[in-house]
Amino acid sequence: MMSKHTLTLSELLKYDDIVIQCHDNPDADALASGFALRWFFEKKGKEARFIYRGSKKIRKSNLVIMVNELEIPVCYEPNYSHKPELLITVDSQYGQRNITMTPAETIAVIDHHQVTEKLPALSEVRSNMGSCATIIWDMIREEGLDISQEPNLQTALYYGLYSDTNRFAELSNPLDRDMVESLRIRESVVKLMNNSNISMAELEITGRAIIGYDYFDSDKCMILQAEPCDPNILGVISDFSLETENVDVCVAYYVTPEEVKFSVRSCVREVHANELAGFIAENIGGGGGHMYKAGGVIHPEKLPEHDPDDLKKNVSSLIKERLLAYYDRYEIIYASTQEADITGMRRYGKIPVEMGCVRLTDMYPVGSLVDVRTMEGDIQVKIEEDTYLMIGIEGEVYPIDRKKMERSYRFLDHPYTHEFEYEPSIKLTLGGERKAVIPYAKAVISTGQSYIYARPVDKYIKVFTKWDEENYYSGEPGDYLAVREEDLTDIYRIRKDLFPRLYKEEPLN
Ligand SMILES: [Mn+2]
Repeated sequence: MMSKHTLTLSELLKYDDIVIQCHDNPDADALASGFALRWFFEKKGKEARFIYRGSKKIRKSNLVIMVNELEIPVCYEPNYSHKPELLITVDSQYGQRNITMTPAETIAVIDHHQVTEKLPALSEVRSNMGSCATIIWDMIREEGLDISQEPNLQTALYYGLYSDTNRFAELSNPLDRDMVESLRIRESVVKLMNNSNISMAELEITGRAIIGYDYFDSDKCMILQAEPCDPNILGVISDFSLETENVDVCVAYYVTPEEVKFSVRSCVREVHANELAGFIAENIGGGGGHMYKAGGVIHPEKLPEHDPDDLKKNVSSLIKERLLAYYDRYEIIYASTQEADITGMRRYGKIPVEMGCVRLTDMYPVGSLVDVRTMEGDIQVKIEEDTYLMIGIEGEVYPIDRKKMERSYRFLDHPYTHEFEYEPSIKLTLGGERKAVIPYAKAVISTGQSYIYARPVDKYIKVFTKWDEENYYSGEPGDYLAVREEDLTDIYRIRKDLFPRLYKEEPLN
C-alpha cells in the first residue's frame, strides 16, 4: 500500500472538540504541519488544540527558535487525559511507535510516511511527498484559503519541507517544488534556525562517522555509518566527505530499531544519487531526491534478514552489497560519441498516436533558458527559433527540433486536451511565473514516416542521449534501446510498457 488520498479538510469541520497531535520529539515538519492545520480550523471559526506528547520537551535550539519566532501555538502534554471528539495525527500515523497514543472518538491521519498501520477512514497519506507540510499546504489550497498574508505560517511550511528534505537536496516531488516557489518567508528567521542546526553532540557524531569511513577503491565510493542523529546531520557528513579527492559517491546512514535513514551524494554524471537511493531502498523502504543529492529510509522489519540483535550488522552489509551491485548492474551508453550498433535490432515504424506539441517560442522569447518540470525532475532547455516540446502519452515531455518534428508528425484540427497525474509545466530558469504547457499545445499525430531500429535489452542500461550530455535515462531488462533510422547517433530508451503501444515492426528496406 503506497498512498491513500481521499480526505478533504472541510470534511473535518463537522467536529467541534478537535485535537491535532504530531509525533513525539517533534521535528520541523511535524510542527509546521500542526501549525498549518490549526490555522485552517481557526480560519473556519473552530478552535483546535495542537499538542505533542512523549517523554521529552522540545530542546533542540533550531526548533525552540521556530516555535518562539513563528509563534507556533503548540503545547507539550505528556499526561494528556482529555478524550476529544476528533484527533488528527500529523506527520505520523495513529498507532505508530513514535506517537503516544491518545484515545479519541474519531481519528484522522495526515501523513507522508509509508503506510504501516491500518488507516482510519479519514486519512490523507501521500508517501511520495517530501514533507507533511506540503500535503497540508495543498489541502488548504484546495479549500480556497489564501496564506499569503501569513508570513509565520509560510516560513514554518518552508522550514518543515526544508528540514525533511535535507535543505531541499533530497526533494523529489514536483508539488513540493511548487510549494517552495509560492511561499514568501521570513529569511532572517530561517537563517537563525539554520545556524543553530547542529548541537555539540551532533558535531561529535559527525567526526566519529567520518573517522570510521569505509572506502571502495574500484568504484571510488564511500560508506559512513553515524550514530542515530538528526537526519540533516547525514547530509552534512556526506556533503563534506564527497569533497575528498577520489571520492565520487558517498552514502551516510544511521540505524535505529524503528528506521534506517541514509543520504546519498554523487559528483559524477554516471551515478544519479536519486536512482542509487531508490536502488538501495528497493522493496525495503524508499529513496529519492536529485541527481547529485538524495536520501531515503529503510524499514528494518522489511529487511531480508531481520534480526533485531544484529540489525546494525545486517544493515551495514546490505548497504555495502547494494551499493556495489548498483555499479555492476549497468552498461553505460554515450549517444553523443558513438553511432549505435544496430546488429540484432529490428526495424519499427511509429503507430500513429495523438500527442501534444508546443512551439516554445509561443511561450517565451527566443534565447530564453527554461526549466521544464516533469514527473521525473526538471530539465533545462534553451529556446531556439525551431525548438518544440513534445508531450507523450503519459505526460512525459522532451524537446525536439522543428525538422524532426515535421518529419514525424502532422497537426490535427482539434485542440490538444489531456489530463495527467502531474501536468508538465515550464518556467524561466531565472525566475518568474510557472506556466502549464498543455494550454499551448496543439494536437499532433505521428505520420508513420519515421522509423527506428530497436532491440530489447537484457541488462540494465544508462543512456546519455545527444540532447542532454549531463543526464542519462535508465532502462531495465525488457526495455528497448532505440535509434532513429535517419540519425544513428540519436539513441534513446523506450520503456517496455510503452513500446508496443508506440511501435510496430516494419520490414527492412
Ligand atoms: Mn515529516
